[in-house]
Amino acid sequence: MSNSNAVVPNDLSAFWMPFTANRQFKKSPRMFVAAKDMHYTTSDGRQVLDGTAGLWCVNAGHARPKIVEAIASQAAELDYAPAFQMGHPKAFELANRIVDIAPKGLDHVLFTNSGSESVETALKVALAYHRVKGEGSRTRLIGRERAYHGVNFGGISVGGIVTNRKMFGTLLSGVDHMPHTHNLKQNAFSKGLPQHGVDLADELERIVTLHDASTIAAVIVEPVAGSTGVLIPPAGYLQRLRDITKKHGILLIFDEVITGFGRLGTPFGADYFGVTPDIMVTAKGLTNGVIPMGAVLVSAEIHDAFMGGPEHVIEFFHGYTYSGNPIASAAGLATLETYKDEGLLTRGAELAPYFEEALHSLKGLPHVIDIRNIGLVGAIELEPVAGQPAKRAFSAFLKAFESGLLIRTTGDIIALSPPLIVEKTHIDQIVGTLGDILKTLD
Ligand code: PXG
Ligand code: PLP
Repeated sequence: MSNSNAVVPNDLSAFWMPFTANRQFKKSPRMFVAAKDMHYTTSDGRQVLDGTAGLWCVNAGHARPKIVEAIASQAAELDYAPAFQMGHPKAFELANRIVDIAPKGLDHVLFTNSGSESVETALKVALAYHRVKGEGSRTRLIGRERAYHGVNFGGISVGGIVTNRKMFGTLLSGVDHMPHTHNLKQNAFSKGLPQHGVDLADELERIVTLHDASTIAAVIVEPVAGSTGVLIPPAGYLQRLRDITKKHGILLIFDEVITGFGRLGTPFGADYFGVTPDIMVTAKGLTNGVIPMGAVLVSAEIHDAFMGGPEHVIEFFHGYTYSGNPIASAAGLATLETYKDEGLLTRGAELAPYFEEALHSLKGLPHVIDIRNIGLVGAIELEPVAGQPAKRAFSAFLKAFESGLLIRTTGDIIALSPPLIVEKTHIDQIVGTLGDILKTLD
């Protein structure tokens, strides 16, 4: 019998959950039924402090009034408009508001419905750009080990996570990878940017020498790799990638799905590092995680290169049924207003020193082999249980949930990325709870 109003669903079997240990979950489900500001409510009525902004997306906190209202009234006013060959005002308005806050030089926006789609869109723009410029031999894409660029074929091809790649055949051809920058030996317990490893950017020169620049379309990196455990770039590294790509006519793509919209204490990671890419990939925080939407920003040079040819002909054969969807656009506009009203795109910078000190106070607790932080992102890396990788951190995740705190774990790394409305008392609670848990882990 269907029972759609039940707090707990009557049957968990039909939904094959994403990136979840399904059998473990369904034996002992963890359900959220409501959320407000910094807290979730569980199906058994407990409050859980959101230490992760959902999945790194609820940057303004939950159920924010402007966003709720915008979605409701947009649904009543104009629910859907065809995305191809038709328009509606809010998509244009949102594109303008995004360009207003974006790093200078990124002037045009393509809309998508997720980070994964934004990545595919960016890679396709890069390939097509070289082709319309008469450099069609530039077809290679360069990613990085331990990169996460979503789950679609382009993204897993340039991505660097073996479990996300190995089951899925040969992926895209013509892809190469730079090494990741994580180096516990030299950089453990760094506060902010690690000091060692800028030279790893020179691996790009080696790859260019191997393939020749005339075959390479683009390099894609996360300014800070989020998903694989908060891997913070060594000081100077991203600038060096920028210099090398520029020198060789290779496009630089920043995947800012996590670092975008205030996470590092600046509007975008590009602002934090003072490095502007040619293409910027965003999603998540664009709509505060409330409605699926992503945006890909490109330079005028890239956009304008497509604008030759007869005017009645489609310039770029790409797009989604829901590109710039009215309700998502309304949610995006209300989200950007909320960020502006409350100064959230830079609030992380004020809180980062407190967050840093609090996190690093956990140094010395059992199993802790690294603590790292940047803006309002932090990670605690644990020594794995011998022969059972990820077990120790997952057990910390379960204990934290029981203790009223949502954290995120990847491998044996605990990642923290609270909503940007977080207060010092919440940071104290996060670190206090984690400290208690770390003392009790096997
Ligand atoms: N690029 C980056 C850098 C991401 O972090 C994506 C692309 C894909 O976005 P979508 O919207 O298609 O999921 C992401 C997403 C985690 C975690 O906790 C990270 C992501 C998603 C879910 C969980 O590590 N990143
Ligand atoms: N598959 C089929 C059969 C379709 O008709 C479409 C879109 O029209 C798609 C996939 C792509 O869907 P979307 O535009 O939502 O990405």
